[in-house]
Amino acid sequence: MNSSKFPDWMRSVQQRTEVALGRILPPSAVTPDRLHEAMRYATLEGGKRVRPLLAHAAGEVTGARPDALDRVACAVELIHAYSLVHDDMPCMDDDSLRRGKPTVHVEYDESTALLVGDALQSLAFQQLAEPGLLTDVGRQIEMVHHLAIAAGSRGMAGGQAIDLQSVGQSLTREALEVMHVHKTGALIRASVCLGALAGHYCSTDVFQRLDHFSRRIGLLFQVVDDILDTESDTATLGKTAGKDAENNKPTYVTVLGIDEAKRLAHELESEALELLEPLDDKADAMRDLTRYIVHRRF
Ligand code: GRG
Repeated sequence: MNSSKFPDWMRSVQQRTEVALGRILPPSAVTPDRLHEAMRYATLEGGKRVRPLLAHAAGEVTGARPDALDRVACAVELIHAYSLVHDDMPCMDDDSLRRGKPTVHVEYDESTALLVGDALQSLAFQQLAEPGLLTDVGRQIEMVHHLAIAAGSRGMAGGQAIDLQSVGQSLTREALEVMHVHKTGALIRASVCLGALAGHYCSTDVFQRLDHFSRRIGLLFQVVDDILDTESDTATLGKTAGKDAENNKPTYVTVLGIDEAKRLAHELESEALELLEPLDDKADAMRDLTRYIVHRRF
């Protein structure tokens, strides 16, 4: 892909993801209407859709059908939306702003927020279990297996547990990496791997290369997130800036300092792009997406 086409590609994936999510989420008018309305509030019209973008970019490398990628994109975005709703609750980060609007427990109430997260997670797995998603049913089960591990105690939920235990502690760089590999990295990794697995041309070599790439990009995403949290403001981010520092949580900026965090981001970007080098122009969207993840402003 010519780099000048990337903004159009990105907008098109974001738009088709929004349409697919709108179709998949139960209508607000259907009972239990308040829960369904809150699920839609938590998921629609917000966010950069980085995980759907990664799934589509990986699927382009392996020749996946766009409609299959829409399901995969919805599955990873629904897990992400659930994690944000629960993360914002008073028993976790206790935040009142997300994606530029009041968090779900503020707009609705705590029990609704808890149920929204639960229901979004189920809906995510329902997408991957959809009959006919792939002709290769074994491959489809493999995708469910990947997402289950990424979302569970050995992945995102486990990372969140480590995060909660780390409040007020001074972590080493290695310990910080372990936390983020689980908390943020596991779902980003799954987004790439699931997108890749959806395609016919997913050889072991290509899969391993994309998997390796996804681990670099997961860390990169987090390092950039920590830099933005320090250098940007609440209005631009659409979430409370400086929240981690306020909560006395270790970040790449507090552990390494801002200059070293930026150097690390640059190094991870180069490593990620290097891993894509042997792939042909079908990986151009992934290359541009990598650059977008580093240079984004929110
Ligand atoms: C509650 C089980 C459970 C897990 C929560 C991912 C997570 C674990 C919490 C999110 C907290 C957080 C701010 C993490 C930093 C990185 C991150 C995931 C940022 C939010 O993701 P973006 O920037 O958000 O992709 P948008 O809104 O663009 O989708």
